Amino acid sequence: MKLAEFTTAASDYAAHVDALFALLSVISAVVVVVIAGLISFFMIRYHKGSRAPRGETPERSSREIEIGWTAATFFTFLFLFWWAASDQLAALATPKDALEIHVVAKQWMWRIQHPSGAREIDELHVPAHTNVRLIMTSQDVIHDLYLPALRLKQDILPDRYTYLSFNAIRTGVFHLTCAEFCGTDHSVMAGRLVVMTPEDYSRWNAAQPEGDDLAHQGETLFRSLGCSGCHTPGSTVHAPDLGGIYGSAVQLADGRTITADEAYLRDCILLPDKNRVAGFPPLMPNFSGFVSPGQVISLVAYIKSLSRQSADPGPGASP
Ligand code: HEC
Ligand SMILES: [Cu+2]
Repeated sequence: MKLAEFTTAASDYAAHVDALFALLSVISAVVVVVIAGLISFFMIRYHKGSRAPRGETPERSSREIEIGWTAATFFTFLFLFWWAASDQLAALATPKDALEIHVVAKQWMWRIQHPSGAREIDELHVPAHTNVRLIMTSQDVIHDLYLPALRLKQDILPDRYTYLSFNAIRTGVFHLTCAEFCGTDHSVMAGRLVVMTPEDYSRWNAAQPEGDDLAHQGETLFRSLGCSGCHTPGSTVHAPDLGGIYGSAVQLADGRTITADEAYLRDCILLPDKNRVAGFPPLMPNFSGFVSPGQVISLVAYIKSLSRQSADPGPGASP
């Protein structure tokens, strides 16, 4: 990895991390200089044979100094904690209107799916000056996506979604790598982060055939896997209507109420026993082992698109 990766700050967040790092370096340098200076001073002053006074140590103590220096270090560390924590929390917040890109990690590659349906392997194309949200999962073991130029790192776990949000401000090609030892070829589980101008990004996406976006792929699967057989008004099975479900509050059979986010929808497909919906027979089949992580992503994208249509019924809204 070239050193440039660590000196280029490709996002505002990266600049914040660098500022914190610089402050920590300065504090460490001051501590090193003071301690090394005192050690040298005492070594020279009290070396064997020196004439420095070595009598009884005088009874001397100062409450002010004692309290002062304890308070100073305490507040310095409190301030550092506050600074680091507020940066971190800001990075964890879910940005509004983010471009959602799916990442599936597996031994030993990165599979990326864009909302347009465009797919890529070991390359992540993103537009600059745009809120991007990565929705990530693993197909096997724990991986970790590391984007040094953005100062971001996030574990990726099987059977669970983790997220990374960023807004890149610098176009260019940067490193993307796995930061969790994940087996023999871990060291080559690397790729490129390509930050393009928003115009270039839409042009890059336009190469994708029309109607092949994630939601449409999900719709096709929804029919071929038989989901539509139950989840259609008028079916013989009493199953919930999925239109408008994304983002809504769902009442569960065990009394809990849960917000239907991506993780909930994924769990409905792969772990239906976890969240049975109140008022329906527990007939939702378990699809784990029958659908790949990529297919789950498409299905969830399709269910999400149903909500967008019902919130904003326009021409072409589904019945
Ligand atoms: C055999 C009929 C049947 C099939 C096939 C089926 N489901 Fe379901 N599904 C249900 C029933 C019944 C429920 C509600 C009770 C429960 O949770 O088990 C449900 C619940 C759900 C929920 C939660 C809905 C809510 O209101 O919170 C989602 C999401 C879902 N199914 C998606 C799917 C997807 C995607 C497929 C296809 C991969 C699918 N279902 C296939 C019967 C079915
Ligand atoms: Cu890995």
